[in-house]
Amino acid sequence: MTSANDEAVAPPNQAGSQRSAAAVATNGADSSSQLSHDEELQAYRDMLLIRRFEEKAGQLYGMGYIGGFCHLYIGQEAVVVGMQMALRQGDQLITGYRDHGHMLACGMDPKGVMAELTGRQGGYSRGKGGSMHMFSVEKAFYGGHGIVAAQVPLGAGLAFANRYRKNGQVSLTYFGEGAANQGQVYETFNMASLWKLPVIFIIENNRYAMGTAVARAAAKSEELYARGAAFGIPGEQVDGMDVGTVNAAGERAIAHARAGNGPYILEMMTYRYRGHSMSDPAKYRTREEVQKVREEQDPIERLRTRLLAGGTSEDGLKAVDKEIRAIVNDAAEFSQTNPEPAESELWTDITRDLSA
Ligand SMILES: Cc1ncc(C[n+]2csc(CCOP(=O)(O)OP(=O)(O)O)c2C)c(N)n1
Ligand SMILES: [Mg+2]
Repeated sequence: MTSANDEAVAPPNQAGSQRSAAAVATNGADSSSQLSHDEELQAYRDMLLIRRFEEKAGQLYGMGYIGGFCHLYIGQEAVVVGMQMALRQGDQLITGYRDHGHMLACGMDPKGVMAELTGRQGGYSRGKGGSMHMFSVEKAFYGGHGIVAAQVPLGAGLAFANRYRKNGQVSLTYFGEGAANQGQVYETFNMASLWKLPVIFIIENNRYAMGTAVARAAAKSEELYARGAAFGIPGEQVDGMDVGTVNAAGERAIAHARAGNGPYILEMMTYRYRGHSMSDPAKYRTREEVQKVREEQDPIERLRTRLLAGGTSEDGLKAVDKEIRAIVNDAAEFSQTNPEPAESELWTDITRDLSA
């Protein structure tokens, strides 16, 4: 392995956490967790739901129940859960194709998500969208996008509508560190800053874009959080494997945007344990590398240790485990028994009648 690769595969938190963009420094506020014990327990539950759901989706894929693309979120759970806990009702989310975690975090029904993966009538897109194309207006989840970075200008559009309507809401716009090299991201940064749009740009830096390590593809790859500096957008690098740290950074970024100060960038240092998608031979990294992050930085294990040290009992956590397994098993059962969509569904949800 070359030295460039060695640098690229440093465990997430070795890149340092909570650094501010030099040109537009933030206030350097305390980054430690502000979550109460109950909130930490909730975060544990929410992260575990995503983990178990994704493991089950991986199994169903292997059994042939799920076809097409499927990108699992295992390892990155602290990012969406920590951010979600900083949101208010009505704030919007938009992301790319690695999207099941975002859907579950914002409260979408695991049955509806799993049934969409298996292409069934009861899925969020009535079985016509699959893994990458699900939406929920009710939960303010705007997809689910297969084109790398396409969701970034759309997320700014959501923020534009919020500003126009003066509703005090913000949009969370998630994208990968690979997507951060896309041109439309910078056109969006320009307009979002110019118009002071209430949007939080969240770069989920899981260190790889398909098989390409970040240092091989990105200039100044160690500080993607500073990519908004030329536009006057503040940014921070955050330990994305710690749900409390994510939440504290999320609170700061959202307060900034909600107060009318414009966009904010959070670069979440995280890691995906599974391949890019289900068909990834994973030849670009070693098993040992993955194992090391799992052992030393796993977001669920870290919180579990903290909860136990804080007085939560093993039995209490086992009960959460059991509850989550039941939810995921129900979702899996539903996704296999629910019928496939009728042929007539081919003609629905194509256009929307706005005259009504
Ligand atoms: C415009 C465009 N180019 C290329 C692809 C193929 N592609 C799909 S995912 C991906 C890598 C993106 O990596 P990253 O943004 O880091 O997100 P991650 O998969 O790590 O979550 C690429 C190149 C695509 N879907 N869209
Ligand atoms: Mg990536």
